[in-house]
Amino acid sequence: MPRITSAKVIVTCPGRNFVTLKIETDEGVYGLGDATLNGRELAVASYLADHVIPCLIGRDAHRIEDIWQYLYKGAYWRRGPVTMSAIAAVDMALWDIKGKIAGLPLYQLLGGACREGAMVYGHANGKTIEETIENALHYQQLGYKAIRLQSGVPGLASTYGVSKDRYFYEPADADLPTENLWSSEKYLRSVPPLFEKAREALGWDVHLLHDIHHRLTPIEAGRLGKDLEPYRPFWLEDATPAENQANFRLIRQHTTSPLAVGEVFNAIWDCKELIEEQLIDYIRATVVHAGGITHLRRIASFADMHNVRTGCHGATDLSPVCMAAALHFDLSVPNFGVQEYMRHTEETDAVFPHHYSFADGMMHPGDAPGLGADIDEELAARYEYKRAYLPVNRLEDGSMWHW
Ligand code: KDG
Ligand code: MG
Repeated sequence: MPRITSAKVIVTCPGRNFVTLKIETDEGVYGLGDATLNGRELAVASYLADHVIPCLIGRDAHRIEDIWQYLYKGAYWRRGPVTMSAIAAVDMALWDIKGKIAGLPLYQLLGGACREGAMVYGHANGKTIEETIENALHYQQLGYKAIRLQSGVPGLASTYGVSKDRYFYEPADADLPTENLWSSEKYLRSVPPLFEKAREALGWDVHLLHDIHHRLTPIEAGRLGKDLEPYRPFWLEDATPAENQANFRLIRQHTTSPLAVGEVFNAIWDCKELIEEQLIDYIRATVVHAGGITHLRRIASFADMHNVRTGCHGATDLSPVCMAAALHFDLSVPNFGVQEYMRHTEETDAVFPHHYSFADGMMHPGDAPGLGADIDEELAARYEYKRAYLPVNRLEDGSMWHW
Protein backbone atom coordinates (compact mmCIF):
# COMPACT_ATOMS: atom_id res chain seq x y z
CA MET A 1 0.00 0.00 0.00
CA PRO A 2 1.51 3.40 -0.99
CA ARG A 3 1.37 5.60 2.12
CA ILE A 4 1.22 9.39 1.84
CA THR A 5 4.37 10.67 3.53
CA SER A 6 4.21 14.37 2.66
CA ALA A 7 2.43 16.94 0.57
CA LYS A 8 3.12 20.52 -0.40
CA VAL A 9 1.53 23.42 -2.21
CA ILE A 10 3.52 25.09 -4.98
CA VAL A 11 2.47 28.60 -6.01
CA THR A 12 4.05 29.94 -9.18
CA CYS A 13 3.40 32.72 -11.69
CA PRO A 14 4.86 31.97 -15.13
CA GLY A 15 2.85 34.80 -16.70
CA ARG A 16 -0.18 33.99 -14.52
CA ASN A 17 -0.72 32.38 -11.12
CA PHE A 18 -1.03 28.64 -10.63
CA VAL A 19 -1.46 26.61 -7.45
CA THR A 20 -0.29 22.99 -7.59
CA LEU A 21 -0.49 20.25 -4.97
CA LYS A 22 2.24 17.63 -4.87
CA ILE A 23 1.60 14.47 -2.84
CA GLU A 24 4.50 12.11 -2.08
CA THR A 25 4.34 8.46 -1.04
CA ASP A 26 6.69 6.03 0.67
CA GLU A 27 6.99 4.14 -2.64
CA GLY A 28 8.83 7.11 -4.14
CA VAL A 29 5.92 7.89 -6.45
CA TYR A 30 4.36 11.36 -6.36
CA GLY A 31 1.20 12.83 -7.82
CA LEU A 32 0.19 16.32 -8.91
CA GLY A 33 -3.11 18.16 -8.72
CA ASP A 34 -4.15 21.59 -9.97
CA ALA A 35 -5.73 23.84 -7.32
CA THR A 36 -5.86 27.15 -9.20
CA LEU A 37 -8.85 29.40 -8.51
CA ASN A 38 -8.42 32.53 -10.58
CA GLY A 39 -8.18 35.69 -8.45
CA ARG A 40 -8.55 33.70 -5.19
CA GLU A 41 -5.45 31.50 -5.46
CA LEU A 42 -4.09 31.93 -1.95
CA ALA A 43 -7.39 30.94 -0.33
CA VAL A 44 -7.10 27.45 -1.84
CA ALA A 45 -3.36 27.29 -1.08
CA SER A 46 -4.14 27.98 2.59
CA TYR A 47 -7.12 25.59 2.68
CA LEU A 48 -4.81 22.85 1.44
CA ALA A 49 -1.73 23.66 3.51
CA ASP A 50 -3.52 24.52 6.75
CA HIS A 51 -6.53 22.22 6.72
CA VAL A 52 -6.16 19.35 4.23
CA ILE A 53 -2.52 18.26 4.14
CA PRO A 54 -2.38 17.46 7.90
CA CYS A 55 -5.27 15.01 7.38
CA LEU A 56 -3.56 13.24 4.46
CA ILE A 57 -0.33 12.12 6.07
CA GLY A 58 -0.19 8.37 6.68
CA ARG A 59 -3.22 7.55 4.52
CA ASP A 60 -3.32 4.86 1.83
CA ALA A 61 -2.97 6.78 -1.45
CA HIS A 62 -4.94 4.08 -3.28
CA ARG A 63 -8.15 4.84 -1.36
CA ILE A 64 -9.23 7.68 -3.63
CA GLU A 65 -12.99 7.46 -3.07
CA ASP A 66 -12.62 7.15 0.69
CA ILE A 67 -10.30 10.17 0.87
CA TRP A 68 -12.71 12.15 -1.33
CA GLN A 69 -15.62 11.30 1.00
CA TYR A 70 -13.47 12.06 4.04
CA LEU A 71 -12.58 15.54 2.79
CA TYR A 72 -16.11 16.31 1.56
CA LYS A 73 -18.21 14.94 4.41
CA GLY A 74 -15.54 15.32 7.06
CA ALA A 75 -15.15 19.09 6.72
CA TYR A 76 -18.76 19.58 7.81
CA TRP A 77 -18.71 22.75 5.61
CA ARG A 78 -19.50 21.44 2.16
CA ARG A 79 -19.13 22.64 -1.43
CA GLY A 80 -18.00 26.06 -2.64
CA PRO A 81 -15.13 26.85 -5.03
CA VAL A 82 -12.36 26.92 -2.41
CA THR A 83 -13.25 23.61 -0.75
CA MET A 84 -13.99 21.82 -4.01
CA SER A 85 -10.82 23.04 -5.76
CA ALA A 86 -8.78 21.79 -2.82
CA ILE A 87 -10.53 18.39 -2.87
CA ALA A 88 -10.05 18.30 -6.66
CA ALA A 89 -6.30 18.81 -6.29
CA VAL A 90 -6.02 15.91 -3.86
CA ASP A 91 -8.18 13.72 -6.10
CA MET A 92 -6.13 14.49 -9.23
CA ALA A 93 -2.87 13.81 -7.40
CA LEU A 94 -4.15 10.46 -6.11
CA TRP A 95 -5.29 9.37 -9.59
CA ASP A 96 -1.87 10.42 -10.87
CA ILE A 97 -0.20 8.22 -8.24
CA LYS A 98 -2.49 5.26 -9.01
CA GLY A 99 -1.73 5.54 -12.71
CA LYS A 100 2.00 5.77 -12.15
CA ILE A 101 1.99 2.72 -9.85
CA ALA A 102 -0.12 0.76 -12.35
CA GLY A 103 2.15 1.92 -15.19
CA LEU A 104 -0.94 3.08 -17.11
CA PRO A 105 -2.19 6.42 -18.42
CA LEU A 106 -5.15 7.58 -16.37
CA TYR A 107 -7.72 7.09 -19.13
CA GLN A 108 -7.00 3.35 -19.03
CA LEU A 109 -7.93 3.25 -15.34
CA LEU A 110 -11.15 5.12 -16.15
CA GLY A 111 -12.34 2.37 -18.47
CA GLY A 112 -10.17 3.04 -21.52
CA ALA A 113 -10.64 5.32 -24.50
CA CYS A 114 -14.11 5.60 -26.04
CA ARG A 115 -12.80 7.81 -28.82
CA GLU A 116 -9.57 8.47 -30.68
CA GLY A 117 -9.20 12.00 -29.35
CA ALA A 118 -11.11 14.86 -27.78
CA MET A 119 -12.48 17.52 -30.13
CA VAL A 120 -11.36 20.92 -28.83
CA TYR A 121 -12.50 24.45 -29.57
CA GLY A 122 -10.16 27.37 -30.05
CA HIS A 123 -10.80 31.02 -29.25
CA ALA A 124 -11.13 33.44 -32.15
CA ASN A 125 -11.57 37.04 -31.11
CA GLY A 126 -11.08 40.57 -32.35
CA LYS A 127 -12.14 44.15 -31.75
CA THR A 128 -14.28 44.06 -34.89
CA ILE A 129 -16.24 41.34 -36.68
CA GLU A 130 -13.68 41.43 -39.50
CA GLU A 131 -10.79 40.87 -37.08
CA THR A 132 -12.63 38.02 -35.35
CA ILE A 133 -13.36 36.30 -38.64
CA GLU A 134 -9.77 36.69 -39.81
CA ASN A 135 -8.69 35.07 -36.54
CA ALA A 136 -11.28 32.30 -36.93
CA LEU A 137 -10.01 31.54 -40.46
CA HIS A 138 -6.56 31.09 -38.94
CA TYR A 139 -7.96 28.53 -36.45
CA GLN A 140 -9.72 26.76 -39.29
CA GLN A 141 -6.40 26.53 -41.15
CA LEU A 142 -4.81 25.04 -38.04
CA GLY A 143 -7.37 22.24 -38.27
CA TYR A 144 -9.83 23.26 -35.54
CA LYS A 145 -13.27 21.73 -36.03
CA ALA A 146 -14.85 24.01 -33.43
CA ILE A 147 -14.20 27.72 -32.89
CA ARG A 148 -15.50 30.15 -30.30
CA LEU A 149 -16.29 33.62 -31.63
CA GLN A 150 -16.04 36.70 -29.40
CA SER A 151 -16.02 40.19 -30.85
CA GLY A 152 -15.82 43.76 -29.57
CA VAL A 153 -19.18 45.50 -29.05
CA PRO A 154 -19.57 48.86 -30.87
CA GLY A 155 -19.93 51.57 -28.22
CA LEU A 156 -18.20 49.58 -25.44
CA ALA A 157 -14.50 50.12 -24.74
CA SER A 158 -13.85 46.49 -23.83
CA THR A 159 -15.68 43.23 -23.32
CA TYR A 160 -15.10 39.67 -22.17
CA GLY A 161 -13.17 37.45 -24.56
CA VAL A 162 -11.53 40.14 -26.66
CA SER A 163 -7.84 39.98 -26.09
CA LYS A 164 -5.00 42.46 -26.34
CA ASP A 165 -2.92 39.56 -27.63
CA ARG A 166 -4.83 37.69 -30.34
CA TYR A 167 -3.84 34.18 -29.25
CA PHE A 168 -3.44 34.34 -25.48
CA TYR A 169 -6.36 35.81 -23.58
CA GLU A 170 -5.75 36.62 -19.96
CA PRO A 171 -8.68 38.28 -18.20
CA ALA A 172 -7.07 38.50 -14.72
CA ASP A 173 -5.14 41.57 -15.74
CA ALA A 174 -4.60 43.88 -12.76
CA ASP A 175 -3.51 44.21 -9.14
CA LEU A 176 -7.01 45.45 -8.33
CA PRO A 177 -10.13 44.66 -10.41
CA THR A 178 -10.38 46.66 -13.63
CA GLU A 179 -13.78 48.38 -13.99
CA ASN A 180 -15.54 47.72 -17.31
CA LEU A 181 -18.73 49.22 -18.69
CA TRP A 182 -21.51 46.94 -19.95
CA SER A 183 -24.63 47.38 -22.07
CA SER A 184 -26.76 44.33 -22.87
CA GLU A 185 -28.64 46.33 -25.53
CA LYS A 186 -25.46 47.13 -27.47
CA TYR A 187 -24.18 43.59 -27.06
CA LEU A 188 -27.44 42.01 -28.26
CA ARG A 189 -27.26 44.01 -31.49
CA SER A 190 -23.67 42.94 -32.15
CA VAL A 191 -23.82 39.12 -32.02
CA PRO A 192 -26.22 38.14 -34.87
CA PRO A 193 -24.16 40.02 -37.54
CA LEU A 194 -21.01 38.31 -36.18
CA PHE A 195 -22.55 34.88 -36.72
CA GLU A 196 -24.02 35.82 -40.08
CA LYS A 197 -20.66 37.00 -41.42
CA ALA A 198 -18.83 34.07 -39.81
CA ARG A 199 -21.04 31.54 -41.61
CA GLU A 200 -20.45 33.37 -44.90
CA ALA A 201 -16.67 33.26 -44.40
CA LEU A 202 -16.16 29.92 -42.64
CA GLY A 203 -18.95 27.83 -44.15
CA TRP A 204 -21.03 25.20 -42.36
CA ASP A 205 -18.47 22.46 -41.70
CA VAL A 206 -17.13 24.07 -38.58
CA HIS A 207 -18.81 24.31 -35.16
CA LEU A 208 -19.28 27.87 -33.93
CA LEU A 209 -19.55 28.64 -30.22
CA HIS A 210 -20.13 31.79 -28.20
CA ASP A 211 -19.74 32.72 -24.53
CA ILE A 212 -22.26 35.20 -23.11
CA HIS A 213 -20.41 35.10 -19.79
CA HIS A 214 -23.50 35.34 -17.57
CA ARG A 215 -24.48 38.81 -18.82
CA LEU A 216 -28.05 38.48 -20.04
CA THR A 217 -31.37 38.08 -18.31
CA PRO A 218 -33.16 34.82 -19.19
CA ILE A 219 -35.59 36.51 -21.57
CA GLU A 220 -32.78 38.39 -23.33
CA ALA A 221 -30.88 35.13 -23.66
CA GLY A 222 -33.97 33.50 -25.14
CA ARG A 223 -34.16 36.25 -27.74
CA LEU A 224 -30.46 36.00 -28.63
CA GLY A 225 -30.76 32.21 -28.91
CA LYS A 226 -33.66 32.66 -31.33
CA ASP A 227 -31.79 35.29 -33.37
CA LEU A 228 -28.82 32.92 -33.74
CA GLU A 229 -30.82 29.82 -34.68
CA PRO A 230 -30.38 30.34 -38.46
CA TYR A 231 -26.58 30.12 -37.99
CA ARG A 232 -26.75 26.83 -36.05
CA PRO A 233 -24.46 27.63 -33.12
CA PHE A 234 -22.88 24.60 -31.44
CA TRP A 235 -23.67 26.25 -28.11
CA LEU A 236 -24.38 29.48 -26.29
CA GLU A 237 -22.44 29.45 -23.06
CA ASP A 238 -23.37 30.89 -19.66
CA ALA A 239 -26.36 32.77 -21.02
CA THR A 240 -27.38 33.96 -17.58
CA PRO A 241 -26.22 33.34 -14.01
CA ALA A 242 -27.32 29.90 -12.87
CA GLU A 243 -27.60 30.15 -9.10
CA ASN A 244 -31.32 30.01 -9.80
CA GLN A 245 -31.44 26.98 -12.05
CA ALA A 246 -35.02 27.80 -13.07
CA ASN A 247 -33.59 30.68 -15.16
CA PHE A 248 -32.80 28.16 -17.84
CA ARG A 249 -36.41 26.97 -18.07
CA LEU A 250 -37.35 30.36 -19.45
CA ILE A 251 -34.51 30.38 -22.00
CA ARG A 252 -35.37 26.86 -23.08
CA GLN A 253 -38.98 27.82 -23.79
CA HIS A 254 -37.82 30.35 -26.37
CA THR A 255 -34.98 28.84 -28.34
CA THR A 256 -33.57 25.65 -29.82
CA SER A 257 -30.01 27.02 -29.76
CA PRO A 258 -28.04 24.54 -27.60
CA LEU A 259 -27.11 25.78 -24.13
CA ALA A 260 -23.93 25.20 -22.14
CA VAL A 261 -23.32 26.26 -18.57
CA GLY A 262 -21.28 25.41 -15.50
CA GLU A 263 -17.66 26.54 -15.57
CA VAL A 264 -18.23 28.09 -12.13
CA PHE A 265 -20.07 25.05 -10.74
CA ASN A 266 -18.44 23.08 -7.94
CA ALA A 267 -20.77 20.18 -7.27
CA ILE A 268 -23.45 18.00 -8.78
CA TRP A 269 -26.01 19.94 -6.76
CA ASP A 270 -25.26 23.08 -8.79
CA CYS A 271 -26.64 21.39 -11.90
CA LYS A 272 -29.17 18.90 -10.53
CA GLU A 273 -32.30 20.58 -11.93
CA LEU A 274 -30.51 21.81 -15.04
CA ILE A 275 -29.65 18.23 -15.95
CA GLU A 276 -32.66 16.43 -14.57
CA GLU A 277 -35.08 18.72 -16.42
CA GLN A 278 -32.91 18.73 -19.55
CA LEU A 279 -32.63 22.50 -19.49
CA ILE A 280 -29.09 22.42 -20.91
CA ASP A 281 -27.20 20.49 -23.57
CA TYR A 282 -23.62 20.73 -22.27
CA ILE A 283 -22.24 20.80 -18.76
CA ARG A 284 -19.06 22.88 -18.43
CA ALA A 285 -17.92 21.78 -14.96
CA THR A 286 -14.18 21.10 -14.78
CA VAL A 287 -11.85 18.76 -12.98
CA VAL A 288 -10.25 21.48 -10.84
CA HIS A 289 -13.31 23.43 -9.74
CA ALA A 290 -15.77 20.55 -9.42
CA GLY A 291 -14.13 18.13 -7.03
CA GLY A 292 -11.68 16.31 -9.29
CA ILE A 293 -11.99 13.31 -11.58
CA THR A 294 -14.03 11.41 -9.01
CA HIS A 295 -16.79 13.99 -8.74
CA LEU A 296 -16.77 15.07 -12.38
CA ARG A 297 -17.34 11.46 -13.45
CA ARG A 298 -20.37 11.38 -11.17
CA ILE A 299 -21.71 14.54 -12.83
CA ALA A 300 -21.02 13.10 -16.29
CA SER A 301 -22.86 9.85 -15.52
CA PHE A 302 -25.87 11.77 -14.23
CA ALA A 303 -25.72 14.01 -17.33
CA ASP A 304 -25.55 10.99 -19.63
CA MET A 305 -28.91 9.75 -18.31
CA HIS A 306 -30.44 13.05 -19.46
CA ASN A 307 -28.80 13.51 -22.87
CA VAL A 308 -26.45 16.19 -21.60
CA ARG A 309 -22.90 16.04 -22.91
CA THR A 310 -19.69 17.34 -21.33
CA GLY A 311 -17.82 20.46 -22.43
CA CYS A 312 -15.11 21.06 -19.84
CA HIS A 313 -13.86 24.56 -19.16
CA GLY A 314 -10.27 24.87 -20.39
CA ALA A 315 -9.21 28.50 -20.07
CA THR A 316 -5.60 29.43 -19.31
CA ASP A 317 -6.25 29.71 -15.57
CA LEU A 318 -6.64 25.93 -15.50
CA SER A 319 -3.07 24.66 -15.38
CA PRO A 320 -1.58 22.05 -17.73
CA VAL A 321 -2.04 19.54 -14.88
CA CYS A 322 -5.80 20.16 -15.05
CA MET A 323 -5.73 20.10 -18.86
CA ALA A 324 -4.07 16.67 -18.75
CA ALA A 325 -6.66 15.41 -16.25
CA ALA A 326 -9.48 16.81 -18.39
CA LEU A 327 -8.21 15.02 -21.49
CA HIS A 328 -8.09 11.63 -19.71
CA PHE A 329 -11.64 12.29 -18.56
CA ASP A 330 -12.73 13.38 -22.06
CA LEU A 331 -11.29 10.28 -23.67
CA SER A 332 -13.08 7.97 -21.28
CA VAL A 333 -16.60 9.38 -20.76
CA PRO A 334 -19.24 8.15 -23.21
CA ASN A 335 -21.13 11.47 -23.30
CA PHE A 336 -18.17 13.72 -24.09
CA GLY A 337 -19.13 16.74 -26.20
CA VAL A 338 -16.19 19.09 -26.65
CA GLN A 339 -13.19 20.38 -24.68
CA GLU A 340 -12.15 24.03 -24.46
CA TYR A 341 -8.49 24.58 -25.34
CA MET A 342 -7.21 28.08 -24.85
CA ARG A 343 -3.48 27.19 -25.04
CA HIS A 344 -0.92 28.18 -22.44
CA THR A 345 2.07 30.41 -23.07
CA GLU A 346 5.53 28.91 -23.61
CA GLU A 347 6.51 30.11 -20.13
CA THR A 348 3.68 28.11 -18.56
CA ASP A 349 4.34 25.03 -20.68
CA ALA A 350 8.01 25.10 -19.63
CA VAL A 351 7.05 25.04 -15.92
CA PHE A 352 4.56 22.22 -16.54
CA PRO A 353 6.06 19.74 -19.05
CA HIS A 354 3.30 17.46 -20.36
CA HIS A 355 2.50 14.66 -22.77
CA TYR A 356 -0.78 15.86 -24.27
CA SER A 357 -0.82 16.91 -27.90
CA PHE A 358 -3.00 18.56 -30.55
CA ALA A 359 -3.52 17.32 -34.11
CA ASP A 360 -6.28 17.95 -36.62
CA GLY A 361 -8.67 19.64 -34.20
CA MET A 362 -8.38 16.89 -31.59
CA MET A 363 -6.31 16.39 -28.47
CA HIS A 364 -4.92 13.28 -26.85
CA PRO A 365 -3.58 13.02 -23.28
CA GLY A 366 -0.65 10.81 -24.30
CA ASP A 367 0.31 7.41 -22.87
CA ALA A 368 2.65 8.31 -20.03
CA PRO A 369 1.61 6.67 -16.73
CA GLY A 370 -0.75 8.75 -14.58
CA LEU A 371 -1.75 12.22 -15.76
CA GLY A 372 1.31 12.73 -17.95
CA ALA A 373 1.96 16.22 -16.60
CA ASP A 374 4.79 17.32 -14.34
CA ILE A 375 6.14 20.45 -12.67
CA ASP A 376 9.69 21.80 -12.91
CA GLU A 377 9.97 23.01 -9.33
CA GLU A 378 13.23 24.87 -9.84
CA LEU A 379 11.78 26.85 -12.70
CA ALA A 380 8.48 27.35 -10.85
CA ALA A 381 10.38 28.89 -7.91
CA ARG A 382 11.68 31.64 -10.19
CA TYR A 383 8.16 33.02 -10.75
CA GLU A 384 6.81 34.65 -7.62
CA TYR A 385 3.06 34.94 -6.96
CA LYS A 386 1.63 38.18 -8.30
CA ARG A 387 -1.80 39.31 -7.17
CA ALA A 388 -4.15 39.51 -10.14
CA TYR A 389 -7.91 40.02 -10.23
CA LEU A 390 -10.60 39.39 -12.81
CA PRO A 391 -12.35 42.59 -13.95
CA VAL A 392 -15.76 43.76 -12.74
CA ASN A 393 -18.65 45.16 -14.80
CA ARG A 394 -20.90 48.17 -14.25
CA LEU A 395 -23.93 49.14 -16.31
CA GLU A 396 -23.94 52.57 -17.94
CA ASP A 397 -25.83 54.01 -14.91
CA GLY A 398 -23.03 52.88 -12.60
CA SER A 399 -24.70 49.86 -11.02
CA MET A 400 -22.80 46.61 -10.62
CA TRP A 401 -23.40 43.86 -13.17
CA HIS A 402 -22.15 40.33 -13.77
CA TRP A 403 -18.71 40.09 -15.31
O1 KDG B 1 -11.22 32.56 -14.55
C1 KDG B 1 -12.27 32.91 -15.37
C2 KDG B 1 -12.03 32.45 -16.79
O2 KDG B 1 -11.62 31.11 -16.81
C3 KDG B 1 -13.27 32.60 -17.62
O3 KDG B 1 -13.58 33.95 -17.71
C4 KDG B 1 -13.04 32.01 -18.99
O4 KDG B 1 -15.37 32.06 -19.45
C5 KDG B 1 -14.28 31.60 -19.66
C6 KDG B 1 -14.17 30.53 -20.68
O5 KDG B 1 -15.21 30.12 -21.17
O6 KDG B 1 -13.07 30.11 -20.96
MG1 MG C 1 -16.92 30.79 -20.20
